[in-house]
Amino acid sequence: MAKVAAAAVDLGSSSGRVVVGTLDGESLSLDEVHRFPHAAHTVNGDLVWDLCHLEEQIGVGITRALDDRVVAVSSVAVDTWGVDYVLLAPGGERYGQGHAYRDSRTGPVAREFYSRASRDQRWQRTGVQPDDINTGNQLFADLVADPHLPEKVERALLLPDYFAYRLSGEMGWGRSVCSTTGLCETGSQRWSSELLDLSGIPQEWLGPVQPDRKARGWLRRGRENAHPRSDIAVVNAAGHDTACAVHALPKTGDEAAAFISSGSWSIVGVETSAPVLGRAAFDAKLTNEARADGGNRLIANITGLWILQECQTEWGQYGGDGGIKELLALAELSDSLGIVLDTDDETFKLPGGMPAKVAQYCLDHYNVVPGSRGQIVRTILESLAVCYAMALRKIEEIVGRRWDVVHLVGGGAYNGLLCQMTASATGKSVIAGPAEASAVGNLLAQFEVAGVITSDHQRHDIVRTSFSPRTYLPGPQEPWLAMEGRLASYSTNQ
Ligand code: LFR
Repeated sequence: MAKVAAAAVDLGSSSGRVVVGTLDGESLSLDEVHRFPHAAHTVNGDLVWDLCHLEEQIGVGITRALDDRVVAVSSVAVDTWGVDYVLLAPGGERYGQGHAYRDSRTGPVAREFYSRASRDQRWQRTGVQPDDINTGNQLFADLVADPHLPEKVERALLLPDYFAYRLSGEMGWGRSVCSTTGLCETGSQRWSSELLDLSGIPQEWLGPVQPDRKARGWLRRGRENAHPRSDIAVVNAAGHDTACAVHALPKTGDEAAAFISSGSWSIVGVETSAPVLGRAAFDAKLTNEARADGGNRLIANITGLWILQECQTEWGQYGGDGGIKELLALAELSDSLGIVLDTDDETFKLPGGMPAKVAQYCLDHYNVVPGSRGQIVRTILESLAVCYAMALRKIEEIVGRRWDVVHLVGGGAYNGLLCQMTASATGKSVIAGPAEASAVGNLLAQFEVAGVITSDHQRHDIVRTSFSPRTYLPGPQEPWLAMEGRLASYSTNQ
């Protein structure tokens, strides 16, 4: 087969990358042509993304991706984190800033939001776990802050669709990212007009939900004709990074897989053919999101390596080494405190002062304080592994099936210590990798749109051949069950 190439723009909440993937039929090779840091920052009290910076960096990356390559890139697709969006004024220009989901404006209006339609009702209509960060909550807060917004805004585009629009001039609403909004009917084929009306969100802001893995338009050449070609497709691979990551599992068969997409967030879940609704899933704080291949993911959304990343930032700023390799080596040498942070505790959600927050949590809950950075890192990783195990067990109970193997993809796959801890805590073999799963899934979906990959098997084979995932076998589970017990007994005593 002739080689083909595509470019993935993959934006995470602390860094973005543009990766060219070249496929020779059996194997996919990656060339990261651009990587850049970015962060939400505060402007006039609002936590916002720097959309101009992001667009500029995407532009730099795409220009590099198109530069004189042996195999020319024939398409581009963007994936980002979920739930965030950009408002557009009539004429298609951006209106206002793009708020970041950790902005605190949704909390104070939550009571009113849920008085329009209760949490229960929203869950039943959408299959999405109600949460302050959801798009619905955010749009509602925008409308409370400015009731005249409908006169000034014509459209709302989810973030990946916004960037695709800026690249191609075509607006669209891709299914996987729409499924994170809390505003689609279960299965995310269409918006819930009932919930939009009840929440006072103008229906006209949102166009029809479109299936993923579809072409959107053509890459515009830019004002200064930044690149010479007019035949590069802009594709909606799957706009949501987690959908892309799960599209890149190195599966060995058709069986539904269990997975952990481990990055700033940890998304722990299983593939299901349809949304899993019902009280048990709601009470377990699970949610349903759309897969790139049209199926469903039943997941728990757990605060993930964000806690560690925040510690790294703090240590980097205040002298000392925030480097992950050194920290992991220190963690490995440290003794376990045998305690578990509830990584979903409110205290860990907002940025800043994370090492002190961890220490305070340990003191308040277990009357101990980690004695060193290594011990803080060890405690965070052990806590993540325990939270993964508990989430998976809950999900298994609800779907009535057990898995012996769990795939761990995303940045966490580089973290051997976390992978080994996860294997022991879950009692399952962990197949780790690919670490760049979102970019890989994005590229694979583009090759499916191009008709070069024609089956799920072929896709899975390509991932296995190209990234040689590593297997971690479980060690003794008892210490992990004891840690779980300690967390559970703390929670029930509250
Ligand atoms: C991961 C992710 C999660 C989503 C969170 C916030 O990057 O997309 O799936 O819940 O970010 O959008």
